[in-house]
Amino acid sequence: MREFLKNENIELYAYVPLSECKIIKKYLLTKNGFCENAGAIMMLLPYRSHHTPKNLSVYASVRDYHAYVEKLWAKMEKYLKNKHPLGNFKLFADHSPIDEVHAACISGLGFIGRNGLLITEKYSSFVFLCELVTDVAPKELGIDEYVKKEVRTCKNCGKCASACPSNCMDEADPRPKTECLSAITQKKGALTDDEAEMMLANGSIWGCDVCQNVCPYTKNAEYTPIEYFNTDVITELDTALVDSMSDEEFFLRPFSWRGRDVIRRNCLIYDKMKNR
Ligand code: B12
Ligand code: SF4
Ligand code: SF4
Repeated sequence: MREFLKNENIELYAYVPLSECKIIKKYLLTKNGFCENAGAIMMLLPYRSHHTPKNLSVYASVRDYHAYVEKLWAKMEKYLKNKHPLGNFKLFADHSPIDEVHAACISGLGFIGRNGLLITEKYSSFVFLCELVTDVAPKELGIDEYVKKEVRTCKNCGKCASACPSNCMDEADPRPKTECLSAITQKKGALTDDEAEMMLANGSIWGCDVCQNVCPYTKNAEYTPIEYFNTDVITELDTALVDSMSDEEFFLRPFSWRGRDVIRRNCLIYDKMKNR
C-alpha cells in the first residue's frame, strides 16, 4: 500500500479504527458491508496551486477533487483486489460516513483550527481529506497501527475569527455554518444585496478562503505536489467563460455540483461589479 501511495504522490496518511471516529452517515457503512471493527486510512490531498485565483477560492479554482478521488479509486481498487482478494475496501471523500476533520486529527495527521479545518504543518489547511475504509488490518496493508491520540487544536490566535465576514467564529455571537460565506456562494435562489456585497468584498464568487488566508500556519505553507491540482487552474471566472464550457469541461469543476444557474448568478454579480 505504501508503494502505491508513494507513486500517487500521497505522502500524508494514517490509519484510524472506526470505533474512534465520529460516525455521521452510518448508512454508508452498512450499504458497503462494513462492520464496526473496520478502520480507515485517512489521506490528505494538498491542493493549493501556484496559480493564485483572482475571484475564486483555491478549492474552486482547481479541478474537482471528487473527480480526482474517483480516478484514484479506480486505480486503487484494482491494486487492492489483486493484493487482498478477500478484503472489503471503499474510498470516500466528502460524502463520507465519518467526520473527516476529526478522524484526520485523531489519526495524527494535523490539528483542528478555530475555523474548524484540519491544519497541517506543511500545507496548512489547504488539504482535501479522503479515506479508504477497510476491514483489512493495517499490518496486512503495511501501514502503521493506530496509536490513540487526543484532539489537538491550533494556537487560537483569533485572526480567523476577526477576519471572518460572516462572524462564524465570534465568541460573543457565533453564526451557524449556513451563514458561512462559502455556504452563501453555493446556495440556490437569489442572493440578497448584502450577501452579494459580502461575496464581492471578499474576493471569491465560489467558496471562501478568508479564514485560511489569514491563518499564521498558511504563511510558509507549501504548494501541492499533485499534478492534477496544478493543471487547468481557473484564476478568473466570468459568465463568458462559464458559457463557453462544454458539459464535459463544466462537470470537471468544483462549482458544477449546483448546476450552471448558481455559478452563473454569481458571475453575473461579478461581471456587473467589473463594469461599474
Ligand atoms: C457540510 C460541509 C461544509 C459546509 C458546512 C461546514 C461545516 N463545518 O459544517 C460549508 C458549505 C459551509 C463548508 C465550507 C467549507 N468547507 Co466543507 N465540508 C462539509 C462536510 C461535507 C461535512 C461537515 C460536517 O457536517 N461535519 C460534521 C458535523 C458534526 O459538523 P461540525 O460540528 O460543524 O464539524 C466540525 C467539528 O466536528 C470540528 N471538530 C471535530 N472535532 C473537534 C474538536 C474540537 C476541539 C474542535 C474545536 C472542533 C472539532 O471539525 C468539523 C469540521 O468542520 C465536510 C466533509 C466531511 N464528511 O466531514 C467538508 C469539509 C469539512 N469541507 C472542506 C472545505 C475545504 C471547505 C472550505 C474550505 C471550502 C471553501 N474554500 O469555501 C469551506 C470552509 C468553511 C469552514 N471554515 O468550515 C474540507 C476541509 C478540509 C480541511 N483541511 O479541513 C472537508 C473535510 C471536505 C474534504 N473532504 O476535504 N463545508
Ligand atoms: S487563524 Fe489563528 S485561531 Fe484561526 S485557525 Fe489559524 S491559528 Fe487558529
Ligand atoms: S470560510 Fe469564510 S465565512 Fe466561512 S468561516 Fe471561513 S472566513 Fe468565515
